[in-house]
Amino acid sequence: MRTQVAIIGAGPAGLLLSQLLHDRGIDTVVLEARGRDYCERRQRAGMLEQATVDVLRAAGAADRLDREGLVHHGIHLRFAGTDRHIDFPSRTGGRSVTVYGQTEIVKDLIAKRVAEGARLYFDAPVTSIEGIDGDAPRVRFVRDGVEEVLDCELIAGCDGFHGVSRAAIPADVLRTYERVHPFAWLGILAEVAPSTDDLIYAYSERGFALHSMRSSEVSRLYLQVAPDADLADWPDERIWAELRERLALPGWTLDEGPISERSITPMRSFVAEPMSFGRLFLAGDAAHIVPPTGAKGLNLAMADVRVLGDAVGEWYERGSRGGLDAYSDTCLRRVWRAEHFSYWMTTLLHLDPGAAEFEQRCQLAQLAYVADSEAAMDSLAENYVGYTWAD
Ligand code: FAS
Ligand code: PHB
Repeated sequence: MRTQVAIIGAGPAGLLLSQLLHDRGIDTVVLEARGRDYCERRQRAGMLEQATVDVLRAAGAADRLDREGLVHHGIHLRFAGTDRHIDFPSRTGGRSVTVYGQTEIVKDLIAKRVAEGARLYFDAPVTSIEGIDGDAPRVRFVRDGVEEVLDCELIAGCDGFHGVSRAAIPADVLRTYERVHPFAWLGILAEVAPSTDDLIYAYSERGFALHSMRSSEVSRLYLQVAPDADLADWPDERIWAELRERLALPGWTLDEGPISERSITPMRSFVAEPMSFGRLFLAGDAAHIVPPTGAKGLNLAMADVRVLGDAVGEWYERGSRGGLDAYSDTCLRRVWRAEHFSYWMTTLLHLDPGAAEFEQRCQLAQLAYVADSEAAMDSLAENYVGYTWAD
């Protein structure tokens, strides 16, 4: 089997890259370890920056997003019985964010790729990556129990944090930076109308809680739990009781409903540098992970792919490797800004079980400052909608 660009992974990054390159007449093969149903049902992110909406529109994959996406103009910070709404448009020159589930993005991109006859192979795990330091790289994968080889010119490692592509970068070249946070998120989907207009980020002495949503009928909520928490210890009643306590505000009630999906996600900050080596280019979670508090994970993946799509297009269309050579540095400046913002939001809002009284009082003082200072709220807003560099 042969193609121009081998794409490992059919998550948002791999699927969007396949679409962007197809639209430039560049041939790709996408190899995905899991089945289509698993990829489409895997509950993850839900908050899109405008740049992510724009690139999905450019890819011709945003018709349903434009119909069903919920535009949001701010968030609520809730703590110590108070609630501060932080408006985005007035603080960012008119910018907002959109709520639309990652599952829906994946469904929309798969449907479009399949309709266009893409070589998109599910249940086809990649087992090894070879020749990335030469001009004839290849990928070995298994399909229907048979090992196959895909010869190509470039490889895009879009296989997430647990994929194989990052390890193909030589150990003496790869540098990794990591912080594992002392808590996790228990996330639920509930068949109940959201009890809020905009998202509520709540700090409480019992831990963090987030009220998000997926539609006017479906709520998405999260609870900070211990890093080794077990779903078996969290029956519906306990989940709702904790959410009620942590989101409490005088005069406000949390409407409950049947829980249709639940999962526990560990919280880590991680960056691998460089994001490329020879003919291999990492994009999305294969290269970096952020705690979801800043709603950046999916948006970083889409931003990497926007840069990589242009760089690959430039290479094929003009024979220029400039974009490919600059890819890693171009992405890492944005990645590290999002890493810091996600880390800042996470440490601002979560109760660190190991923190001393002094740190906890400083945390409350910082929350009070952010909720009172126009400058602090401007800074939060410009990072939440997606920081854009001056140059
Ligand atoms: P993905 O992990 O989505 O996709 C990688 C794909 O590669 C997967 O389909 C995998 O099966 C496949 N793969 C792996 N190894 C392979 C191999 N050897 N061969 C072939 N295929 C292989 N972000 C937010 O902004 N907000 C959130 O609330 C949020 N919640 C999350 C919850 C969880 C449990 C996780 C894991 C992540 C969450 N994220 C969240 C981040 C998430 O949205 C990611 O940023 C996003 O999925 C990144 O997309 P990809 O880079 O495409 O990686
Ligand atoms: C979500 O809706 O899944 C979501 C929104 C904002 C976050 C994290 C998750 O910060």
